[in-house]
Parts: sequence; C-alpha cells; structure tokens
Amino acid sequence: MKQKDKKQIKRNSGRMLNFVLPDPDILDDIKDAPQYKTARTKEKSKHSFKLGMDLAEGRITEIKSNYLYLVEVNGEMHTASMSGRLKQFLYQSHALAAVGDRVSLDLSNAPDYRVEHILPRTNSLIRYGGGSFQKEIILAANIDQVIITSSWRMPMFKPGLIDRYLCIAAIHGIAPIIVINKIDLLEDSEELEEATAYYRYIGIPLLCTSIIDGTGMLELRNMLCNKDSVFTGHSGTGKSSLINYLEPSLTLATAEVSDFNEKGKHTTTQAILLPWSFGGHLLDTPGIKTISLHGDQKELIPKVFPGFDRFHHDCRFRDCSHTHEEDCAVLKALEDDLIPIERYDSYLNIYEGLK
Ligand SMILES: Nc1nc2c(ncn2[C@@H]2O[C@H](COP(=O)(O)OP(=O)(O)OP(=O)(O)O)[C@@H](O)[C@H]2O)c(=O)[nH]1
Ligand SMILES: [Mg+2]
Ligand SMILES: [Zn+2]
Repeated sequence: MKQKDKKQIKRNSGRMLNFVLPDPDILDDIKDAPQYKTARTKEKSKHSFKLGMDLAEGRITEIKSNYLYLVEVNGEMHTASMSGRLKQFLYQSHALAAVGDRVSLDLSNAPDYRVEHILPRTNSLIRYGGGSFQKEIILAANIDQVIITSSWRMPMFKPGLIDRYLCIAAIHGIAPIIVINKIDLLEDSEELEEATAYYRYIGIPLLCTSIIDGTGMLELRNMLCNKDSVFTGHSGTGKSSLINYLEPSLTLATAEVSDFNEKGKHTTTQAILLPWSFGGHLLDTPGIKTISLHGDQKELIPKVFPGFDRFHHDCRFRDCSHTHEEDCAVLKALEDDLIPIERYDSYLNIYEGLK
C-alpha cells in the first residue's frame, strides 16, 4: 500500500471514531412506525418526514415580531410563524432566525404557514450589542456582497476607511465591492489611479460612479443584479443617492432610520431584504452603521488585512502580527515594495487601535 493511501485510511477511521450512533433501539421503533412503511410516491417526495407537510424553500425577508416572519417563496410573500418544535430548539440554543435565512416552509395549512427548518447560513452580518455584556446581534444572513461606498470628494476619499471596511467584510465572509462615488468631482485622474492602484492590484472589484453624469451606474446595476447586497460607507458618500438612482421606488421604502433612538439606546435592528426590479435584493439595515471592528477580532486582522493573504502564510510564526517578528513575510514584502507603506501604516493603525 502506498504511503498516501495509508494516511487516507487513518484519517477516515479517526472520523468514524467521532461519529456517535444514536441508541440502536431507535432504529427498531422507526421500522415499526407506519409512515416509514408507506412507499414514497412521486407526489409525496416533496413532503417531509412529518406526514402531511408540504415543504417549500423560502427566504426570510423581514421579521415582523418574535417568531413571525415575512417569507419569500418563488417571488411570492407569505407571513409565517415558527413551528413550536423549532421555537423550542432555537430558544435552547440561544439562536434566532435572521433576515436572509433560507428556511423550509410548510405550506400545507395555508394561510397558516410554518417555518419548519432554518438551513445552514453561508455567512452572517454581526454587530455587537452595547454595554458590558457583549452579545452578538445577527443583522442578516446569506448576504452575497457588501458595497463599500466612498466618495472621491465631499467627503474626501480615505483609503484607511476602505481598509477598515474590507477587514470587516473579510471577517464576515462577504465579498466586497469598492464604489468611489461623486467621480464627477474628479480633477486629476492620475491621482485617482494612484489612490486605487493597490486595490485593483490585489483584485478587489472597484467601480467609479456618479449620479450626476451616470458614470459607472450601468456597471453597478450589473454587479447588483441577482445578488443580495448591502451598502455600507460613511455618511454623505451617496448610498441613498445611488439606490435612488437605480430604483427610485426602493428609496421610499428605505427609511433613514437612525441607529439610536432619542435616549441614545439602540433601536431594534429592523433589517429588510428589498427586491430590486432587475433581480436580487438590497439589504436595508440601520445596524450596518454600527458594525465596526471589535477587540475580539484583533488577532484576525494580520490575516484579513487587504492583500496580506498573499504573504502571511509564509511568516515564520502562524500568529505573526507583522510588527516585530523574525522572518515575517509581510515585513519582507514591505521592504520589497510589494506593499505600499501607506497600506502598512493603515494596517498598524487598525491593528494597534484594537484592544
Ligand atoms: N457631486 C455629486 N454629489 C452626489 C453624488 N451622489 C450623491 N451626491 C450628494 O451627496 C449628498 C449625500 O448623499 P446621500 O445619498 O444622502 O448619502 P448617504 O451615503 O446616503 O448618507 P447617509 O444616509 O447619511 O449615510 C447629497 O447631497 C447628494 O446629492 C454624486 O455622484 N456626485
Ligand atoms: Mg442615506
Ligand atoms: Zn508576519
């Protein structure tokens, strides 16, 4: 036997050891249960193991109240409640359903629709609750991309901020797109070229737009098409304007909700998935403004900082902070001019700012 095959077997057998079989008596009970004796006909193949259910896959687009959801199934909206069994499970596991969750919905008791399962999430957008008890709040799940909106001028383009948003996107596992809006205010295209070269070089999609002369708007629309996107970026960069330009009817729905109420407390984060007429959704969440990097995430920054993924694997230490360590591939890249000093300074600024 080849060395390679031996390894393979060893790894698999280890996996089997971790596999816990339920009480084998259960299998006998299942065998006797009448529903398992019925042959599964073609019509029944859509039904779940629980008799009489008619399950369809849907998407939570809005949370109406505790355990009451708006669920989109094949373009149609249904109000649905959580099944008792699932409610109990979620309560025990301290989990909650989130906007964007893919669910299976039981349609058999229409109009009394029931969410029976929540499917595994590909990612989730999390912010930490205020106060000393830092609770993670899931704003949304299964979001494809984050549109990091900046402006060339008014307010001034700040790459340091872009870096910060890129780290947040990487930590949440959401693909980033950088939009530089208000490009009609551009005077020196060389300056733009210089400011964006690094992001283009490391392969992050970047788009320059203007709602004044329409630059880049078709490309932006194409990038949003059939994807679920969330816009983030500093106040005044033009998020609402871009959305309004692409789909005037959506802006009416996107309420300009503040993240804080008058008492300075967080209002309930009411995220909503709004459908674009050209396909895909816009995630509207007031909580997006309060997503920031958290102290607990400090150790991730050396790995997720834009462009460092090309180097950090070659650092001598796996937990290298790229500040003082020997044989640091990032410091070497900096020396070799593969990372501009401005980006490295931005890295230090973000990394050392986290406690
Ligand atoms: N010159 C120029 N101005 C723009 C452009 N896009 C938006 N603006 C202006 O920028 C200002 C801010 O735009 P908003 O869309 O309100 O910005 P926002 O990102 O939604 O801001 P917040 O809601 O506070 O986070 C408005 O006065 C817009 O008219 C653009 O492409 N060019
Ligand atoms: Mg706005
Ligand atoms: Zn290093």
